[in-house]
Amino acid sequence: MPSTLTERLLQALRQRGATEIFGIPGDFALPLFREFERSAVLPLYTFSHEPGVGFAADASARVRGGLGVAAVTYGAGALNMINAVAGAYAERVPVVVISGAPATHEAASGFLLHHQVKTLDSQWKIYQEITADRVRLDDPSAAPELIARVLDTALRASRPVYIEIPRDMPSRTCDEVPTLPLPKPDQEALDTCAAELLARLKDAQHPVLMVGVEVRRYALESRVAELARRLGIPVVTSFMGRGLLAESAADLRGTYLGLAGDPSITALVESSDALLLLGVIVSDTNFAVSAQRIDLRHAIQALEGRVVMGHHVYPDLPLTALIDAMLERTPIDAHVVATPRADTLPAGAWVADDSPVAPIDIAAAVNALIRQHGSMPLASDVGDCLFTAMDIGPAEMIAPGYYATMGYGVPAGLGLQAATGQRPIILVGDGAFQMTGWELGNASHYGWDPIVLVFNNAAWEMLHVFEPSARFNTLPAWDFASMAAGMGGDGVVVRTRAELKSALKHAHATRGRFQLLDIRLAPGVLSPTLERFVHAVRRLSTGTPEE
Ligand code: S1T
Ligand code: MG
Repeated sequence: MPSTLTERLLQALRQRGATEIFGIPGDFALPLFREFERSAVLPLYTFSHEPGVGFAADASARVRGGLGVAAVTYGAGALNMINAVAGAYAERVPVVVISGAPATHEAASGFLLHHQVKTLDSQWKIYQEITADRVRLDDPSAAPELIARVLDTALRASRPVYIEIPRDMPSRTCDEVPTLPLPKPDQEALDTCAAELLARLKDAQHPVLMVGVEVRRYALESRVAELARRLGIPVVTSFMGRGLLAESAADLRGTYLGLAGDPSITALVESSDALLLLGVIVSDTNFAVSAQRIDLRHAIQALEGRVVMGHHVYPDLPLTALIDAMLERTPIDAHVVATPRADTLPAGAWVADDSPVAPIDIAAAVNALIRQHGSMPLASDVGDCLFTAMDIGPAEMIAPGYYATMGYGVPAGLGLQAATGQRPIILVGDGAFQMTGWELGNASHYGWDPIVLVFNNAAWEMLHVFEPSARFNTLPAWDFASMAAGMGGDGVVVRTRAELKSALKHAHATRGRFQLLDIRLAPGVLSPTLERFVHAVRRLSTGTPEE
């Protein structure tokens, strides 16, 4: 039986590393979802609300360093997912958005169609702003080339792309999607750049390597770790790059957080005379609270296929090619013994007594669990849970550290477990849980069983710290523990350190149902990192001198 357009698309996605589809159908997407189910080329996981679909697809792409797939209906579905796709665009995540659409003859009917906004092209135009490429598959003979182009763009740019499929197309027969040749970088430019970069690092007194999101997006972690080991230079991650190289043999010192972080790491980075930024997004969340403004003109930046060194630029040099060229020029016999992570809490520094739980206790308890049972991947939402995560590790972590959208944590944790089979620990505030925590109701349907730590401080605390006199950041204390059973999981209220330790032990030992710890935090009790961050922002905004 000849293959359909949908089968060809799914085969091409699988060949390029996609492992599943997350989605919610609609009438403009029913033929598409029917083909998903009939062809069974990739597993289909349905969620309850399109933001969750987008966040889960984002998480799958991040954690595997490949394509994530989000399938939705036209209008109400696709437009409901805009925020998640915008976050993927901002954070360089290759999410493939597949949207159903009116059939060609319907579009020509002259009627206003249900789900239509302004014109039938409104959705296409809206997605233009948050994707690197877009195709409409309304001609099966042109579809193979278009599919190859748009998927290869997603991988090369590490950005979301948009595929619109009119509902009379999914089951049309279609030829195989070709494998297009990848553009090759200019070899002479690559050789010159690699040689100059290595010479700068060699001549420097205090070279430092900072790794950021592109190292993960292009699946370069092991190669970058090997390069760092051979070069024998200290490595830090950016805020967004937290979790990178966590298990490697590189000399990983921790995460650079400027004034909000470990002073020894801040000094190491800000005093470097050759700061190499590999795949680091130069954003306020990565650099705004620098103790002293890092003069990026003296840094070496490799980002978005360009290498900027001092006042000259090497264009069109993909990070993968640059890393390989540097490895070829760096002797294998250089050796560095990995030093233990200095920036996370020693498990022994924490006593599980009847004191009320503070965020730092959550970090200590998770560190103790990781040390006893081995590392577990973290999926974090935005809020103090993300700052607390800076004291957890070494552990792989996915979080929207720059775009900073709430609602990411729970669907991302589910997407991580769908994509890797690993059981995650999800860190989420009460405010963010109110947004997308309900996706946990889908966990039992697919056998996912995350451990969910809800930082329940009855507030939008991250905002409250900046507006302490305002009342609008205070929230009612929701009883999340009592809601878990209704969603197919187990919930428990945790108030003291001792309760936290025993609840975490029980949760870790219980498989097959998600485990929710509703951790009641006193309002205003912050993680040390958020404390320092707030203090730093206040100092920098008022210009007060360092104490
Ligand atoms: N809406 C969405 C979708 N994302 C956001 N980031 C915001 C609003 C703004 C915002 C924050 S942090 C925050 C909000 C509302 C409060 C988070 O509350 P909670 O999840 O309970 O965590 P915690 O109490 O630990 O702060 C960022 C700064 O813009
Ligand atoms: Mg809160």
